[in-house]
Amino acid sequence: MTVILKQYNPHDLEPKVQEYWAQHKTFSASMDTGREKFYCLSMFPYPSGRLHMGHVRNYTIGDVISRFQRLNGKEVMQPIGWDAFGLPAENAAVKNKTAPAKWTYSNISYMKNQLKILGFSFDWDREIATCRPEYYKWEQKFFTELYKKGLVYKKTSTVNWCPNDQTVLANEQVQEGRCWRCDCPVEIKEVPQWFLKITAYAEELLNDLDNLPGWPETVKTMQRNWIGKSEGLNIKLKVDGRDDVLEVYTTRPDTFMGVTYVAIAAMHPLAREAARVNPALADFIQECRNLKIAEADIAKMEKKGMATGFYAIHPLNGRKVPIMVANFVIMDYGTGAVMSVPAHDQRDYEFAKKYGLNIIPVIRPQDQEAPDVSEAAYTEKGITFNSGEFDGLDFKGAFDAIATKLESIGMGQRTVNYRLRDWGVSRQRYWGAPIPMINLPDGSVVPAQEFPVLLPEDVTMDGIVSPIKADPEWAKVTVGGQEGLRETDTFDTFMESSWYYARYCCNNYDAGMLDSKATGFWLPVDQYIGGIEHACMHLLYARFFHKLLRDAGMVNCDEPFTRLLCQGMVLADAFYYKTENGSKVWVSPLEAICDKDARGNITAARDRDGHELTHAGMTKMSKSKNNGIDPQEMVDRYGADTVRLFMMFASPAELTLEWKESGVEGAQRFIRKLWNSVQALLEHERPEPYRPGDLDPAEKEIRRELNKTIAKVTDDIGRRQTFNTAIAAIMEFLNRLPRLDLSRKTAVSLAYEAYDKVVVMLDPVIPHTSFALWQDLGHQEPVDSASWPVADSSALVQDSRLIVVQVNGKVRNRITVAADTPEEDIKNQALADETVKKFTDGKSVKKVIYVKDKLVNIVAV
Ligand code: ANZ
Repeated sequence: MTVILKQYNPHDLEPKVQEYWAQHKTFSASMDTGREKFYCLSMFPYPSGRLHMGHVRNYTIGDVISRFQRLNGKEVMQPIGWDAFGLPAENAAVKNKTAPAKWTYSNISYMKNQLKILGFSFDWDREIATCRPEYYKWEQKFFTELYKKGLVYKKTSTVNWCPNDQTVLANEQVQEGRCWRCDCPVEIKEVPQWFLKITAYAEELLNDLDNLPGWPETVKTMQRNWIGKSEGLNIKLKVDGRDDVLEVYTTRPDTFMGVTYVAIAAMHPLAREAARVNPALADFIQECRNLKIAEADIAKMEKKGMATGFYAIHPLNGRKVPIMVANFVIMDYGTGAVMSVPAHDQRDYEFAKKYGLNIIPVIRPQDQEAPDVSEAAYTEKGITFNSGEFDGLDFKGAFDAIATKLESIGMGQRTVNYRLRDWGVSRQRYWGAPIPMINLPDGSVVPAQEFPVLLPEDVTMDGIVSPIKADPEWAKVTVGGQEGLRETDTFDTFMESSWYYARYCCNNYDAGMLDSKATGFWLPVDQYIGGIEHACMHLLYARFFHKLLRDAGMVNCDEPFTRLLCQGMVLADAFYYKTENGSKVWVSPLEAICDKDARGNITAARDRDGHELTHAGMTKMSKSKNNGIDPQEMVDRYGADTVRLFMMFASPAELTLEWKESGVEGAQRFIRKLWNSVQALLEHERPEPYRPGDLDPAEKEIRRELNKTIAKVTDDIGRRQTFNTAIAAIMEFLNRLPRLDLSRKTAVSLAYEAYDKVVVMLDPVIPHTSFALWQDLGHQEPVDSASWPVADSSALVQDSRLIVVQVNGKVRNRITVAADTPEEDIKNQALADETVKKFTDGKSVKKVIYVKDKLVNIVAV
């Protein structure tokens, strides 16, 4: 194909290049090329309807890395697919009176086209949609295998329940405690649900973070906190007048002699027992239960409690302390009961003050006799006192002494706890993979035998009850002569996104979930790219699933993603005006007409109807602020390469990106200029390659800069991943090229070399433009199979210097001098330069200043 165009016209060029790629399957990845593999993956999109800028940024970064690695000789696999199950499809289906499947498939086909016009080098033959039975059937089967291994279990757990609609609500469907649909107050209901035992892998998930040097520290820290390992002691306390014991979990056994009460969760069995004879307590427990609060918020809420009437006996000093029900104790952490030491824990302190409980200090600062607990708890680790035989010990000494003592009398046990909970995977929604379990009349549960357990796609939605729950026939199944009923819940969609990266290696494999030959070749993913919002859930679940797959022999490495890049958000200016009743009307930045100061800051803005607009600054692109910029519109206006270049150039990949029309225009200008420079060069025929010895000093300098640029760009993209500085270096280099005197053959030859290499280096970012220019420059093979340039170290030796010559502070010319030229000679050469002389003629030279290796300034009046 020939795409030689004199004028840069992206709308003509880009579809032709894309067509070429599609026809030649340029980006299809294969295991038998003998090349080293590189697996580059961007998080797959939810098919919401249209691509947004966040997607475009994500996939542009992935594409730049993929193309860079390909040019560096790697066999690159860059797949793409669709995270296709999920609630929005159900909502849209109700709204548009269509089926979720139909809506989803039509979005996929629309968005697929959008991805194609952006020129991403995906291997489209590996496409996956997670809502397809060919995909989810493997996940269902795997789930039943995990069940057989004891890694899956069923337990009752709370859900949000709308009593009016008689349905479960997802957390995002609860708005201020009310149903989003009917505004009815939401209740908490207990229903049986399925769990995956991620806690069995907590220790490994934590430890293996140390083997991920290619992950950002922030993400690793977030995962460590999420797993939340804590080492402490379980202590048994006798309940006065009863035979049973109460067990508490503490990380501060050193404070044990300061216990003045015990706090238990509302759901603790002892609390329920006390409530049987205490109606006020029963009410309080009910009140605590109805609050489904995130753990992080528990710390902030008002502390409330009530006495149970029971007392615990301190095993070491025999004191009787009251047992209280407290709203901040979590039932499913530790033992659901806490030994309270108000002198040393702020929460316990506030609670004790409120309910008039004792405060006994037992830890003091190193250099004081006692801590000050008149206003607040003393929470530092210090030295024990007031603790009898345990006095005078530091934290570790006291921890060990008290733990050993309690263990010796059978009242204590060192334990490890994790904040991480088992993963509840049941969702009471329709648009997800059915949970492959069958309930039998005798109350037992058996795994499904045949896969897929098919989700019907041709359904009508009433918006309330899941179609598979509404249809009594769907669940019916016969197992071993018994009439069973299938689970009608579906999987959390994080299940599908936990192993898609592995399925891409063998997306058509039908002898099993994964072909270990393919996963053995491609995994781990060398580079994963996505948003920081996935730092915990998705990235932790995928790491967990990977270990499950490993233990099932389907993958042979320990971690799925070697290197991780979390890209920043895309921001845009937001504008609004206020209506008469004071409500804000947000106006798209594309419709704002702005006045700007000299530095480009917006000083005033109005819309086409003349409303004065308030500029609310740069904020995350969102529907609510009407400041989303549609990538499609931008591609239609400027072409894909301009959008890609702007995205990669405007800011470092991990930081926020400010969408600025002026920046986009700048990117477009750069491409045009590059295009025109190459066309201008083509006026000169390509000469024989120069011999380095034949270059004049100015040419040698350009050659040195070219090689310096190659070295920098290679390092910036490959190692540092600072794509913006790589592009800046290329731009800077191109600005120097006009200095070549093209009447010299060596200069023409050098210019050809420079553009050859620049076009390859820019290919990852502006692949359509590079494709065309590479052809223009006379190459037969497409740029996609070119080789990344290598810096020639011999060219980097600087045997000459480029010196700027100024007259009265203004740059008038540049001269090239040999590296070892004495200062006097340089000054003389500057003064004798013909161009410079035009500015000194008729004046007398007062002073000549030389800045070593850089500049000569001639002061002439
Ligand atoms: C006595 C004590 C004294 C505590 C002191 C702290 C400071 P991490 O590190 O997060 O594991 N705790 C234990 N189980 C709890 C539950 N189910 N709900 C709420 N709080 C619970 O925290 C462990 C500490 O949190 C434990 O150590 C316990 O209070 C509390 F000066 O025991 B501590």
